[in-house]
This record gives sequence, structure tokens and C-alpha cells, in this order.
Amino acid sequence: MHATHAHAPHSPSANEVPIRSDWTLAEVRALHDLPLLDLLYRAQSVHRAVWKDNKVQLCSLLSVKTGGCPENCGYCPQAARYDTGVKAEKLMSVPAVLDSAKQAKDAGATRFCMGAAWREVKEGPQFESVLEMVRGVKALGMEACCTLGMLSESQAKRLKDAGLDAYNHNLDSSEAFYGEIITTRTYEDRKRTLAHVRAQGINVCSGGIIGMGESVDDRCTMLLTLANQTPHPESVPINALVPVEGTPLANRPPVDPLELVRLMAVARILMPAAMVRMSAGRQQLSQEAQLLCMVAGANSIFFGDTLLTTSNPTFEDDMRLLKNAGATPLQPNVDRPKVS
Ligand code: SAM
Ligand code: DTB
Ligand code: SF4
Repeated sequence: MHATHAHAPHSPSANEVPIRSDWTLAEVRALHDLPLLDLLYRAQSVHRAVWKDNKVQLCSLLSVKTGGCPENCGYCPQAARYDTGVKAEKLMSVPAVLDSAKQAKDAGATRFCMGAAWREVKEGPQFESVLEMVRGVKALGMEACCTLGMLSESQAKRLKDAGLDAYNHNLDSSEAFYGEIITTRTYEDRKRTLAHVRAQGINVCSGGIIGMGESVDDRCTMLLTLANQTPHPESVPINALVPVEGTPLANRPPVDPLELVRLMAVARILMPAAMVRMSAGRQQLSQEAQLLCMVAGANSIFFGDTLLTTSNPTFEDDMRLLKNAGATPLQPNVDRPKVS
């Protein structure tokens, strides 16, 4: 299969890049282990064939419901059971969320992602408020994304009807490593929610975290699992663990930036038409390491001073990053290459 050509100005096209969903671990590992310069050349060649210009999508992230989460994700500052200093808060009001979305739009964001520290969505007034938030973000002309935990198919349908563009639900790691980090839900649960999202025609945003103690094979297997879905996820966030005091992963050593660069490159080669997003952990990276991630094919950042609860580079830092890269923000509503 080939990704098709899109016609809007500045739109990416992928007419010459084959889109595959039959990768093997040996192939992925061989890509990962290439000499870095060869890997970057391969990734950049794929990237340029699809994404013809120097556009970077600026996404804004807001924690609409912070803390108090019943799950035990070993990396997460919002899990109630870890003493991390993050206090459990109520769901934000719809106007407060929309004010924040408007500010993000004025600062240049084209996608607004709302995160809730929930195990799963429950029917009721809170879900109704989230649907209202989605409608409001759409009315501002932005892409709307949510990450709310597990979803049923009927909840996915209601989000779709409200105008939701994308749902973020990360696989986080390989199936084999998953149980080392989270035991309150299974990998199957994760995949089921992704299937519900896909079935309703909502774009899938799914990626993972590196630096949790997983092996290189675990990282490659995670990307393989994402890339062997048909169609591919439209969006693949790659997070570097932000170790947070009080969580079981607080003392993990920092990720070697070049390992992150390698993973971005492999993600780009496996999923040519996906947005590859440099997500958590940018504050721990030099500007040069972030530029290398872009060379490797990353074409989106979360910008704004905070991610959900941890800090992110400042607006000024990110404007400097884009300027030094010679990149400009992706405009809203551009055509995207088809991913299968
Ligand atoms: N509760 C929902 C869920 O788990 O799907 C949505 C919010 S959750 C915070 C979204 C994602 O943030 C997680 O899947 C994980 O990949 C990422 N994340 C959370 N804490 C992190 C950390 N300390 N470092 C890097 N990524 C993190
Ligand atoms: C994703 O993969 N990374 C973002 C977004 N999706 C929701 C979240 C990162 C959270 C980092 C930890 C925090 O700030 O609480
Ligand atoms: Fe809860 Fe999501 Fe954090 Fe896990 S990652 S503890 S589900 S907020």
C-alpha cells in the first residue's frame, strides 16, 4: 500500500513511500542498531518523502483532571498511591478549559490535548463536561485530543459525535515489559480501547516511554506493535521518562539522548505518515539533542510551560528551537497523508 498524495498547500505527501504493517522484530532491531549516521539518513529520507517542508506541529496539553488516580503506573506522578506532592483535584470547569485552549491557540497551538487522571471514563456529568470541552475546542478551530483512560465503544462514539479528532492512549512499552510497570490493567485492556477509538473513526495517538528499565528489544517491540496495526496510529508520542520523586521509577538514570534519537528515527521509518511527537522529557534534553530528534523525523512538540504536572521548556526556548531548526508551526486543518 502507498500513502496517497494530499493537495493542500504545504501538505505532506507520501506517494513514493511504502506503508507496511508486516514488520518483524529482527527488521526493526536491525534498523535500530544501524550506525547512527545511516539510521538518520534512512529516517530523514523517509521523512522528506512524506513531509516536504519544515513544519512542526505545536500541541498544547492541559490536565483537566489532575491526580488521585487509582492506577499504579510506576512512572506516574498522578497515581494516588504514590506520595509525589501532586494533589487530587476536581475536573476543571468547561469555561476554564476553553480559556486555556484559546490562550494556547493565540500562542500558536493547533492541537489541544486534554488529559484526565482516570482509570476509565465513567458515564455522568463529568463525561458530559468533557464532551462540552471537546465541542468548545472544535469551535475554536483547533484539533481536539483527549486522554481519559479506558473507553467503551459507545463512549468513543459520543466523543466522535462531539467532534473529537484524536484519542491518546499509550502502549507505553512492550507487552512483556508492561507488567513490570503497571499491574492494575493489562496490555489487552489498552489495545481494546485503541480498537474502540479506531472503530469510531477517531484518529489514534499512541506511543510510549523510554527510560523505565526496558530493553532495546522492548522498545523495538513497542514500535513494532504500533506499526503492525492497520492503519498505523496517526500520531506517535515518544516520551522520555521524567523521573518523579515518590514514584517507583524516581531513581531511574536519565535516558541517553541518542537512544531517544534512535527511537524517533525508527518510529519515522516504520510509520512514515504518522506525526512523531517529542513528548515528555524535552526539558532534560539539550537543544541540539532535540534538533537531532527532528532530523530523525520528529515533527511535533508539546509546548507550554507544563505538560500535565511536570515542567516543559518555556515558550521562548521553543521559539528559539524552531528558529534554529528553520522550522515553522504547522497550520491548522492541513491535509494529512493517509496512513494506509
Ligand atoms: N490516565 C490516562 C492514561 O493513563 O491513559 C491519561 C493520562 S496519562 C498521564 C498519559 C501518558 O502520560 C501515559 O500513558 C504516559 O505515557 C505519560 N506519562 C505519564 N507520566 C510520565 C512520566 N513521568 N514521564 C514520561 N511520560 C509520562
Ligand atoms: C503523551 O504521550 N505524553 C503526554 C500526553 N501524551 C498526554 C503526557 C506526558 C506527561 C508527563 C508527566 C506529567 O507531566 O505529569
Ligand atoms: Fe492514572 Fe494515567 Fe497516571 Fe496511570 S498514567 S496513574 S492511568 S493518570
